[in-house]
Amino acid sequence: MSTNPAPASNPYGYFDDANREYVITRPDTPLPWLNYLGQDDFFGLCTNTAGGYSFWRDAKLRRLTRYRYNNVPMDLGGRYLYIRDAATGDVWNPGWKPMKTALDRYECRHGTGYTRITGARDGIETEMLFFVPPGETLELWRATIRNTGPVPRKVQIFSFVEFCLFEALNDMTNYQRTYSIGEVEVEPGDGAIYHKTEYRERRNHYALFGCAHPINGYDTDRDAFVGVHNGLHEPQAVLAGKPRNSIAHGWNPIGSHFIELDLKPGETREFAFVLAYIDQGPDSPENPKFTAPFVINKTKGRAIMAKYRDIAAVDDAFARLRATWASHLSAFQVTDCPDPIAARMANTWNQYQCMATFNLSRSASMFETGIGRGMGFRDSNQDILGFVHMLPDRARQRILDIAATQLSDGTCYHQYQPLTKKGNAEIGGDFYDDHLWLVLSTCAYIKETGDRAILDTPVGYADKSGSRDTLLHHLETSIAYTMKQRGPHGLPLIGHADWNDCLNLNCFSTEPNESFQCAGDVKGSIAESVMIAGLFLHATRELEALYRWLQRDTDAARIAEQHATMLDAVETHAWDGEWYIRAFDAAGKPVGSKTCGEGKIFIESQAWCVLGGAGANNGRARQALESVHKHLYTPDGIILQQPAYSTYHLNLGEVTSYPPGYKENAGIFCHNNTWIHLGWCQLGEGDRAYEYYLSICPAAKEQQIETYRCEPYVYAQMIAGRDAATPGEAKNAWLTGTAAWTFVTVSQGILGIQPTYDGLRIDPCMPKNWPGFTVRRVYREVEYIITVRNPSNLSKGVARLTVDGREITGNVIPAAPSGSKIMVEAELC
Ligand code: BGC
Ligand code: IFM
Repeated sequence: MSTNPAPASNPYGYFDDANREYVITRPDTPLPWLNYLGQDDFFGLCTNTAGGYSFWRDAKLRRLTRYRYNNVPMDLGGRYLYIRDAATGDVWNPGWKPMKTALDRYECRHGTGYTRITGARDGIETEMLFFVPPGETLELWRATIRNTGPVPRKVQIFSFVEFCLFEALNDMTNYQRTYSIGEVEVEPGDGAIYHKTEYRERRNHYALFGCAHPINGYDTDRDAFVGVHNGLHEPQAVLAGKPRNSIAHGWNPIGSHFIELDLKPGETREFAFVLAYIDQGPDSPENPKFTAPFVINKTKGRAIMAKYRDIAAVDDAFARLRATWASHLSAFQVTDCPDPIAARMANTWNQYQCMATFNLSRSASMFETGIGRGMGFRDSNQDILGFVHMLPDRARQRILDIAATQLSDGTCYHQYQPLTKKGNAEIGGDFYDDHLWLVLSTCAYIKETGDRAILDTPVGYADKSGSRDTLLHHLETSIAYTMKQRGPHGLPLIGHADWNDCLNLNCFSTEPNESFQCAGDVKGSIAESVMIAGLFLHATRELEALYRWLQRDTDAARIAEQHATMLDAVETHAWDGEWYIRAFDAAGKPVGSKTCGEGKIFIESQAWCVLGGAGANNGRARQALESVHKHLYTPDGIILQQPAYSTYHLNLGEVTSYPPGYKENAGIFCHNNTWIHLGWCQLGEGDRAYEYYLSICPAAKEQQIETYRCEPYVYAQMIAGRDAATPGEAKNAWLTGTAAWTFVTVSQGILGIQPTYDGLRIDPCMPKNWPGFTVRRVYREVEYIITVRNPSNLSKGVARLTVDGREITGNVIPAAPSGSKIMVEAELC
């Protein structure tokens, strides 16, 4: 079954590259290792022991199943089957949890949009395949139960989910209400359990947990099934081998089916469970349905049950999922890549993670509760950079949605709810970098698609209903906002924070409150950010190039002038001698300067000044990156700043609240590492770019997995830095801007396949000892097969480019008719 057996150094699993799966071979991983189900509207978190929960569109407002936070063990509650041997009373779970009965065999395969968990004990093998069919608002659990032994067996199966009463924060906190509102309906003949809490007043949605196999009983009341004083590892109905056929009235509704199987030696049964969300569309008190009896309309639920009673329909849905992912990933595939680690990340896992960050921003993971953040303005704009090549149409819609949360003065809501698409007023918009990321995502989208019409698309401002402004107007508003909000050095004001949420330079006037929202008055403060200055330099270069492409030279020149003004401020005030200063605090004192006691040098200002074109002609760019190498680089990645802050400083804010070595206080923040990688690419240093790339690459951490602990197949936000008590330990896996930016680094920087307004540019920056590689890239509906050769052991510099055998001048491949296939050969020499 497997292609790459587990290296002895990683006792927990291995990559199966041919199947695009990560195979986990024992359940007690150093942390729960997560996968996501779903790609459009319905999502599930699924750990390697079948833990997690499901929701439709919004992890906070439309939560289907419950998950308890800060639980012990941390991963408890999920998609459970209990298997009971009727003869002996032996009970176990194929995913090991929650009973943790020893298994004779366990395997979890996390794949693209699905997880397959197989557990066997005493001659009974159970396989559970969890996935969400493309375009459907439901998840399927395909169950296979086998008697692998020599004698007939009577096996009892209990399924289990615990329903969440839809609004997850309310569900977790408002028991005085929620313990009285839960309602269900059961259709035993159909194997269907309907969860209809809130239907009374809404009449428009419900959840369904169904079993396609005939059932011999059920439970919907948690106390009846589990027992008031029992845990999920000892549900009393299961231990007794007897369902209670309970109907929940308030308290805690669950869904559990009971199935009895007589299995002959060698016999296999296959059937599915389905967990669906049924939305019947908008409703209102005027709607006549409110006068109808309080029984849900099961038409859609029954149709789902009828469809998936046929196991062939389940298999067909899974085949569609596989084909969908093969198609998504086929837009970028590298072959003959000299390093299999880069290939497996670039071809599968990095792109796959980009889908998760695109869909979920920073909302729901093992480290994000789903009841906190929604979609982040800066995060979602950056997520588009690694996703746009896969599904440009979805990226387009996302850009328009994000832009619509901007206010007409340029302010952006820092976060918005995915369900309502409305900005979160509690968090507000004092992050003075947010608006600039919209320029980057829009330009990336246009470079990918050539779709200039998006710029003229009407997008209102959140404070001006019915406005006729355009997306281009938003980009101009964003640039003007930064130009308007500058401090004494002519550098952009920082507001509450810039990309570094924890650099709060306006906390000088009062004590910080407990959540570190800005305590000082942002308005009127003079704290400035060199990182935003660098980002502005980059954004204006992008916009200028866009205007040139649109042949709007006057606008291009106007933007170029603003770029020059900011560049001048940066070079005049932000150079510290060997690197760029990070910021100026509210008293006008430098942060991230050799004059500081701690926090002398930061990553972000080096990265963005270099990427924005500062230091290009005076040697500062190279020197800034050499300083990063000297002071911040470690084999586990680049540390955010050094020396770590050892004490709390009110004038610096949350960054100094973390113990040294963690998070923004001298942790290795993988996200901002990637900008330095791109900086080295810009300077043509392929060996360095690649060494740095590997330093944070999860697939390269298998050899030190006991220290690293997080999933080796997806990036983590943070690796503890050398000042930490646990250096090398990763945290906050999955939802991080590292995914998108690393894909940009590897695809556009190292492998050098760069979308431009005029076509694909080929400009790799790779390790000198790489002989070359081939990339298949689908771009503007044309398939390119690009072979790069490096006979002279160089890092950069395409000297010869042939397109379908004809040599061309320059390194941008001219446009080709959609549907064509183009062979490209590039040689570095
Ligand atoms: C956290 C930071 C984190 C940031 C993300 C803050 O509340 O404390 O560590 O990076 O949010 O937005
Ligand atoms: O830039 C932020 C991001 O928006 C959320 N995670 C942490 C980053 C750095 O503070």
